[in-house]
Amino acid sequence: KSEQFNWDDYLKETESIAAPLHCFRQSRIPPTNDFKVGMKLEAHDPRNVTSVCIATVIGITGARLRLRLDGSDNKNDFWRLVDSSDIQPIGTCEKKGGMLQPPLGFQMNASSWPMFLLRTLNGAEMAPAAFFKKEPPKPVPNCFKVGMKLEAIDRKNPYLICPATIGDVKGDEVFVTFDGWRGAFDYWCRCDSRDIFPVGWCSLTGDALQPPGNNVSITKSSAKIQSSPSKVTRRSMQSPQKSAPVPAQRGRKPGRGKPPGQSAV
Ligand code: MLZ
Repeated sequence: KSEQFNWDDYLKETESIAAPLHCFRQSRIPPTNDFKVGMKLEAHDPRNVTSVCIATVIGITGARLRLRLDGSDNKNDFWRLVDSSDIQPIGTCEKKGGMLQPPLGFQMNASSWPMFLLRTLNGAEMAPAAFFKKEPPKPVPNCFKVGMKLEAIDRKNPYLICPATIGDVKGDEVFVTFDGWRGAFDYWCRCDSRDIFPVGWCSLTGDALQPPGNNVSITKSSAKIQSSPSKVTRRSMQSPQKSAPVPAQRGRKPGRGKPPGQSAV
């Protein structure tokens, strides 16, 4: 049975430090997740953020909800923290004088939306207002430093939270690099993004933290230097900036480190 990923050991082995809590737009103590599968709420459509739609909780993962917009297909599920400002109790939109919109890609004729809305809300279990938590304030200024470790959402596989390293910092933005994945999943985001979390977040929320990838940034020939499996593991755990330059990506095993744009699941 392979060893479980452990941040304390990993930080030691990679000789790196965890990004401080105050760098993140996350609460020090993660919010409790009281939602239940099947509950309905209002959510901004991720593909059309100005419209507020009805969403159903499809799954619960740590402090996050897996959501599906009512009237949409099952290919566009998205994940939100229970303290996200993108979600609110049913009735909020109307109270503010707004109108609930059909999701982008509404599966029926647009003219059937008013009736669809009535039906989907009729007898629905609405998530109580107390389940929605206040979004934490924005941290200012950007205090991330290159090399700091964190946990980050893999935006190509948004149900996954993975060990990552700050690869670059520019103004209010940080470059999130995923450990052991040769850059295939890396992205720039604002330092106050809700997609990045301090080290230890998943263990506090009960969300599953993925282990680092095992794509080593070394050539085939140098691989024979590795004698024991534990050393190979340690090598693969190094953060990108500590690794040797990435060789030309030829003759590699398929299925690893796919180029950006492809969804690699
Ligand atoms: N199934 C995918 C998962 C990649 C996840 C990477 N996260 C940084 C693969 O193995 O390519």
